Parts: sequence; structure tokens; C-alpha cells
Amino acid sequence: MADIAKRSSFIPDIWDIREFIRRLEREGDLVRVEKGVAGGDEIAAVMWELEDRKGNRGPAVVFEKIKGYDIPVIKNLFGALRRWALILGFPDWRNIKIRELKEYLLQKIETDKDWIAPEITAQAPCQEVVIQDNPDFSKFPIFRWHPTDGGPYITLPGVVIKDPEWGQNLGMYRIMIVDGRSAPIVINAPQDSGIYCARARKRGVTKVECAIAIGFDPLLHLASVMKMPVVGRDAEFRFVGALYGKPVQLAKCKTVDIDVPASSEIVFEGFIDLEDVREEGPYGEYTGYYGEAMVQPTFHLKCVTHRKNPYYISCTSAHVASECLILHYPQPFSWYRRMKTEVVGFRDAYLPLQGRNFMAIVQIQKRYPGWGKQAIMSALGSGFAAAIINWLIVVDEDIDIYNWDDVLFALATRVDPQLDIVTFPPLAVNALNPSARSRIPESKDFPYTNFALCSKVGIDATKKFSNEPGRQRPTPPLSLPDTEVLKKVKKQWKEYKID
Ligand SMILES: Cc1cc2nc3c(=O)[nH]c(=O)nc-3n(C[C@H](O)[C@H](O)[C@H](O)COP(=O)(O)O)c2cc1C
Ligand SMILES: [Mn+2]
Repeated sequence: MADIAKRSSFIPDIWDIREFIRRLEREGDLVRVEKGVAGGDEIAAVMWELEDRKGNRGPAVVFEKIKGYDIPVIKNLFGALRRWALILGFPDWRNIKIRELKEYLLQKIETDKDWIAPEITAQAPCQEVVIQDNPDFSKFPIFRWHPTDGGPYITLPGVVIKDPEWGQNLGMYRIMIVDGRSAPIVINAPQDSGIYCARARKRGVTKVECAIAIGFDPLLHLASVMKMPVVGRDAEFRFVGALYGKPVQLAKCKTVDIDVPASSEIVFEGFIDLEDVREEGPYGEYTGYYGEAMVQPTFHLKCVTHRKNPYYISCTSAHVASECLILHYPQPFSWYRRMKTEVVGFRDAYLPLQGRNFMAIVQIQKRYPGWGKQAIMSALGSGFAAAIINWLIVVDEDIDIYNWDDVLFALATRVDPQLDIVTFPPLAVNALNPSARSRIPESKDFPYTNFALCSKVGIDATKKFSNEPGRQRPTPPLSLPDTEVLKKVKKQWKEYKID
């Protein structure tokens, strides 16, 4: 804990995407591709190959020359955890460990009394150019990224909407371009934006003002994918204010009563028409599969503002090392927070990216027979887990949950399948879940919520006592070298001259 407290005093100093780009360039963590590229298919294939070659340790990539556009496209800005550590101000950002980053963000998100309200500024680089006549999505390099996507997609948008009582919400939701001015936007009921839209409808408002920012303050990108402990109340902006120790700077939009990050590269202003619903999708998702078409409300474009010579920022999905999947990494944070109080003996939890967020490993300090099963029940009992997690694996403290080799060892050696695997009947889960047996048809009542039906499995891979129900034999003791002798050997290792 001392370590984390020390780190919480780090003050990030990168305020906009251009500073982020310059810094990455200086650090050798960004590559500019001078070779001309034809469009979405080629950019996506280049990124796929890079992800294959470098996993999630690749650089950010700027595509400078794109056929038909004079706006460069940047991919992978957030596709490596070390770059998150950089924008969060960690001095040793190159060597960040997943656990350190997680604990830091969790600690920051829990101390919301320190959050700082945003400020409105007249300095608005995002409005250097204002286009109110014939605003048009097609002027920007927004591409179809996967061969059978339903259309071109905005993949890294900061969607801002306002509630008269609750202030602004910033969230990231995929947006499909239908024509120059219309774009259905995936807003699901449980998301904050879904709750905002439901409240608007209750007030009799069916056209909800909205702004879509592209390429804004890097820390706001992280905040936009994190589930904040409170809905609204400028939560994402106040959270990032606390990280910087000063207010985030917002600019008033030109045509709607919304405030956007002042340094945004591009802002699409308009409204979400809750009564204009369109088919959206399919889209090649972070799951590695296409998510099927859904019905969603449509955003209508009224005005575009942008910086001079803007960058267009987009992410990759589908590959296991994709930026989109890495950005899903804070998704279970609210679940981790709840587990601390709800799972007896809880130590830590982790959703490895390879499991695409459908597989969780929970570590407990087990003291009594039956505790592994109790952990399965209580861990799966919270909202996030019930909606997202298919596989829940419970392990002991001697298993490193960040190391799949360790987890496999526990699965292979501590599980009597008939006794230690619990399955649960199908329940309503995330519509994108590729394992799900069926989808529940959309309700035409707003909000347009999409669910699928899938069963779950809990695996108790803890070491067993001899008096666990159904067992007559404990898990045998681990065979390890003599502790004292091993200590000595480590100390005098060089003397053996083996390596
Ligand atoms: C690249 C990316 C795309 C996302 N797209 C969607 C989406 O289309 N719909 C959705 O409900 N959540 C999506 N999410 C997850 C949300 O961003 C996340 O749940 C966030 O907490 C939403 O903000 P809110 O909590 O203020 O509603 C996406 C996440 C990422 C990283
Ligand atoms: Mn929110």
C-alpha cells in the first residue's frame, strides 16, 4: 500500500493528444507510416500484422498518407499499458505491471471526494475551424474496418450528453455511419448514456443533444471507458481533474448546450433522436467475432468543429492484442471493488485479455472446506459478473493469477470435475457474448437493450481439504525444495557457474 500511496502523488502533465504524440515520438514509441495506404481494409490489415508480430507491446502508428484524405489516421495510441502509465505520470512507465496499474486506478477511483470539477475555457483549439453549412462525416477518414461491418465506424468517440440535474456524462460507444449526417450509436440501457436517455424520454425529450469528440485529452479516453462509481455529475471530467490536480478544460459547443474537451481534434455536434432507430452492425468486435446487428437510436449531425490540420484517432478491435480489447481492461473495476467487501477471504481478481473479458480468475485465502464454492456464488452474484463473465475460476494464494501457466496448473491438479465444477442455467448476458446460445429480441421500448442467453461455469480450483463435501482425500502437498537450502542456493547461485 505504501507503494501506491507514493505513486498517487505523481502528477500527469500530458494535456492533449498532440502533446501525447510529441512525447511518444521523443520516446520512440510512435511510428509514422509514410507509405500511402488505400483505406480501412489496408490500415486494419497493417495493424493486425503488427499485433501478430508485437502482441500488445507495439508502438502507436500514424498513417500519414491516406488515399482521398488529407487527415492522418492514428491507431494504437492506447494499445500498450505502458502508454497508459506514461499519461498517468508514472516515472517508470516502461516497466509497468498490470497489477500496479490496476491498483493505482482503483485507488484513484475510490477517492471521489478529491475529484475536481471541470472549467469552461474560451481557449478552444477544437473550434479553430467551424463547419455549420453541410457538415458531413464523409469528409473524415472514417472507414469500414472489417470486411463485413455494417458500415464505416467511429471507434474511439468521446460521447458527451447532459442531464439538467446530473451534469455531463462522457462515454465511449461505437458509432456506425449511415450517411453524411446520420449515425446510429450503441447506447445500451445499463450504460450511463442509456440512463440519461431514459431520463430525457421521461421528461418528454426525444432529441437528446450530444457531442462526439475525437482525439481529446488522453486521460479522458481512459475515463470514458471506465464505469464511474456515480452516474453523471461530470464524473469522468472530475475524476480526470483529480488525476491532474486541476480542472479539465472544456469548450462550449457552437450549436448544442454541451461542453467538450477544449483540445479535441474533431467534434461532431448534433442530437440523438430516440425515435429514429436504425439497424446498426454487424461490427468486428473485441471478442474476436462480429457482433450481430442491433437496433439503435440515431445521432444527427448539425455542426463539425476541428483543429487546424486535425488528426483522426481510431482503434483496432478483434485481434487479441487489439487496442479496443486493451481499453476494455478497466471494465471489471467496479466488480473488483465489490468483491473486496462481498467475497469472504478475497485477495485479488483478474480478467486475462485472452479471455476477452468472459473469463475471470479470483484468488482467495481459503481457510475452510466449501469456501471455493462460496466464492463462486458470491463473485458471480454481482451485476457485472452476472452480465459478462462465463467462466469463473477460483484459486488459492499460491497461484499467480496474472500467470496463465499457474492457473492451468491449478485447473489441472486441484479440480475433481464432478465435485468442483458448478454450472448455472442460461441467463441474460451481454449481447456480444459469442458463446451465447441465443439473442433476446430487442424491446422497442426505449432504451433499446440487447441481451443474449448463456449459461455459466464456476470452477473451484482451490486446494481441497479431506473433509470437503464428497471427498475422502485432500489435495496432496506441493513438492518443493527445502526452503532454507533453496534460499542459500539462490544467494550463492553464481558460484555454481551454471549460467
Ligand atoms: C473501443 C470501445 C468501444 C466501446 N463501445 C461500446 C458500445 O458500443 N456500447 C457500449 O455500451 N459500451 C461500449 N464500450 C464500453 C463503454 O465505453 C464503457 O462501459 C463505459 O463505462 C461507458 O461509459 P458510461 O459508464 O459513462 O456509460 C466500449 C469500450 C471501448 C473501449
Ligand atoms: Mn459515466
